[in-house]
Amino acid sequence: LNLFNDLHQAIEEEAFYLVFQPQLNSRGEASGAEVLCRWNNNGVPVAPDVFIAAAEETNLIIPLGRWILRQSCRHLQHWRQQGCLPASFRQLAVNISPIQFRDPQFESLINELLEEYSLEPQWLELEITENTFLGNNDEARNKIERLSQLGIRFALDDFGTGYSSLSYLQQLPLHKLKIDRSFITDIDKTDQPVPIIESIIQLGHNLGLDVIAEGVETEQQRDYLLAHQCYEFQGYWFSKPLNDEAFCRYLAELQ
Ligand code: G
Ligand code: G
Ligand code: G
Ligand code: MN
Ligand code: NA
Repeated sequence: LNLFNDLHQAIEEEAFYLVFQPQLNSRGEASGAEVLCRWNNNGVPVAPDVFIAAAEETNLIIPLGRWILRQSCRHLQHWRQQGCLPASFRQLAVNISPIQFRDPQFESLINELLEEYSLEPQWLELEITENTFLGNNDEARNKIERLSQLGIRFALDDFGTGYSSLSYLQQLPLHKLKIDRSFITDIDKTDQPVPIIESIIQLGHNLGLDVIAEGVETEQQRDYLLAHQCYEFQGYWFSKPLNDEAFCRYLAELQ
C-alpha cells in the first residue's frame, strides 16, 4: 500500500526519470537506444523490476507508461533538432508492459505522440514480451498488425524466457528478436559453443528478423556473437544506461 501511494504520488509529481542505453551495430556505430525508467523515492532508488511490477499490479503502469512514451518521444525530437544522433541511428526502443499494450487508448496515444513530436513511426520501436500474447491473443495480434502497418517497429524482448509457443513468430509482423541476457552470460572465455544462442540467431534470420543481443558485458561475448552472425549489441561492454546529456556525449565520442 505504501508503494502504491508513493508510486501514485510519483506519477503526479513526475518524480521518475529516463536513462538511455546505446545499441551498436557491427561497425561500432550507434544503431539505436533502449529507454529505461528510473525512480528515486525520496532520494532512495527503487529497482525498476520492483516499481514496474507494482505499477502493473495496480494498473498505474498505464499513466506511468504513457509518461514514459511521451518523454521518450520528446527526447527523440530534441536529439534530432540538436543533431546529436548519427546517421546510423535508427530506433528508440521503449519497453511496453502487456497491460499498457492492452489499453484501448494505446494506439491513439501513439498517433498523438508521433504527431505532437513530428516523428516518423520508424523511429519508435516497441519492446514487447511473449506474455503480451497470452490470453486474448487476437486483440494483441491485431493491434500489432495495425501499428506495424503504420510503420512502428516491434522487438520481442527477453526472447526465449517466456511461456508462449513459437507459432506467433511467423504470424506477427515483428522486426527484431532480443536475445535475453541470461543466455549471453553462458558465453564464457573457453569459447564453448552455446547452442541456444546460435539457434536463436538462425531462427531470427530464417524469419527475416534482426537479432540483437542484450547484456553484452565482455569483448569475448561480443566476438562470439559477431562470429555467429549477430550484428547488433547492447550491454555494459559498450555502455551502461546514460542520462540525456551523457547519452549525447557518448554518441559524439563514438563518431
Ligand atoms: O548493421 P546494420 O543494421 O546496418 O545491418 C543491416 C543488415 O545487414 C543486418 O540485419 C545484417 O543481416 C546484415 N549485416 C550487418 N552487419 C553485417 C556484417 O558484418 N556481415 C554481414 N555478412 N552481414 C551484416
Ligand atoms: O532497467 P533495468 O535496469 O533494471 O530494468 C529492470 C526491468 O524493468 C526490465 O525487465 C525492464 O524491462 C523493466 N523496465 C525498465 N524500464 C522500463 C520501462 O520504461 N517500462 C517498462 N514496462 N519496463 C521497464
Ligand atoms: O528486460 P529488459 O531487457 O527490458 O531489461 C534490460 C535490463 O538489463 C535493464 O535492467 C538494464 O539496466 C540491464 N542491463 C543492460 N545492460 C546490461 C549488462 O550488460 N549486464 C547486466 N547484468 N544488465 C544489463
Ligand atoms: Mn527491454
Ligand atoms: Na530483456
